Amino acid sequence: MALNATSFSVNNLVNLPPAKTAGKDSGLFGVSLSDHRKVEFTSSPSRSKIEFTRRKAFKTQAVATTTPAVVRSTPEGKKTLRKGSVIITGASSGLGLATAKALAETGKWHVIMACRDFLKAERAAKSAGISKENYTVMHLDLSSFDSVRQFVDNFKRSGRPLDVLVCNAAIYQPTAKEPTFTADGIELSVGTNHLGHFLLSRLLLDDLKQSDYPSKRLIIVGSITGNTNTLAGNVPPKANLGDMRGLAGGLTGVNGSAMIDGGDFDGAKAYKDSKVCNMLTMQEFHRRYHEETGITFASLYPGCIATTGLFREHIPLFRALFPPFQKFITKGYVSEEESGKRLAQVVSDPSLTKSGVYWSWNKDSASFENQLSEEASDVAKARKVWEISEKLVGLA
Ligand code: NDP
Ligand code: PMR
Repeated sequence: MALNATSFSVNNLVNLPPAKTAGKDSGLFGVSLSDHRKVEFTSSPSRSKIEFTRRKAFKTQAVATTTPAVVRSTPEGKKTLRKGSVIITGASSGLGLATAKALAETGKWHVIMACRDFLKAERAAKSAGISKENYTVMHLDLSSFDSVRQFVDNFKRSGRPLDVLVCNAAIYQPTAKEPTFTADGIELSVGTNHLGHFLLSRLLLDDLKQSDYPSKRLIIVGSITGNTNTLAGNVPPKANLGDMRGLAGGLTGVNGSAMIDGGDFDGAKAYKDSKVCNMLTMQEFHRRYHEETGITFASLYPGCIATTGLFREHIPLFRALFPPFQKFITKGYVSEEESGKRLAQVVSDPSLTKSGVYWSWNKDSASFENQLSEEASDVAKARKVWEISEKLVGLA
């Protein structure tokens, strides 16, 4: 394996926390589901009925938005928090589902599971034992800007407050020989993992801003493999955005490259590049909006959750060997349940309010502020990713 000698330290090899913090590193609305369906599937015969249902939903909401975060609920006058409202993209499996479960179980959160496959998400929630009153499934396909805009529209109509947004969904295409494209003609990994989330976050920023919850947060899931200051980040193909000529060209793969750096298509690299964009975007949000809005912007590496659907397109041999390799050799393995608790912590732990942080966990599952690679913390690159992305999603 080619290891880059630059910007390397022994700690970085295993993504260790700085010495003083160190441990050992291891590596929806007030309407029912059926009402919601009526809102979503506008292709059904009775459109006027749907519009009526929408108006009904609007009314329900107006009440919800004015609910104060702190309400007097007990006869003794004890103040209790209302339920937090969190959107988690890609909550139909893996980390997203485990996080939804962890948060719902506390009884303190209502989870909006923003998923592309409505039925799969509904089944996943049921089999994870998440009770009905604690979640709502809403349709979101991040590989279509129209779908992202429709989701945002539906969410706003729901009248729910937005306290935390978790950009979690992702696809990984390590064996793809040729690029595939989003509905808007953009390479699928970056189009979905980064640009879909970029548009979603930008469109929902005002809702987060208006939240009266004690701590409002925007979390974008990152990864160790996008960080070249780690051993994992040095497994080829390495993330590298280059001068972003491909991104500036729209990742069309037709007259320009499908890769951010303008190079030949490589599915694994496209995923890692998308994660770099995720981590840069979180920091750019922090620089532009933290002070003005009080929103906490954060990213994280939840550990190596080697059993998730992320590896569905990998060869069978990889899928068989990857979990034991991570468990016994790199010791970077983390169960889906544990990873869900970690992300749930970033959503709800009152001590994790610092903004602009990339969280990781040590072996004892204690969180620490980790260091991003040089590229994943490059201020100029973050601004450039932001500016090009704004154009690509139609916001500039
Ligand atoms: P999974 O494949 O289990 O979950 C990914 C989720 O994203 C699924 O719910 C999937 O939906 C959803 N999704 C994919 N494409 C779209 C789309 N176009 N629109 C809406 N949703 C979509 O993988 P993980 O749980 O492992 O991944 C979750 C996050 O964790 C990702 O951001 C990943 O980069 C990150 N991560 C994962 C690590 C790991 O080791 N597994 C390590 C570090 C970070 P569907 O169920 O319909 O396929
Ligand atoms: Mg990697 C400390 C060592 C470590 C850790 C924490 C990971 C995490 N990996 C490590 C080391 C290695 N990996 C080494 C030494 C090798 C070469 C044998 C190796 C290989 C490897 C492959 C082929 N690892 C992989 C792949 C993938 O296809 C995964 C990937 O890159 O997905 C983008 C992957 C991962 N290793 C990880 C993690 C967390 C992943 C996947 C998840 C991700 O970034 O989302």
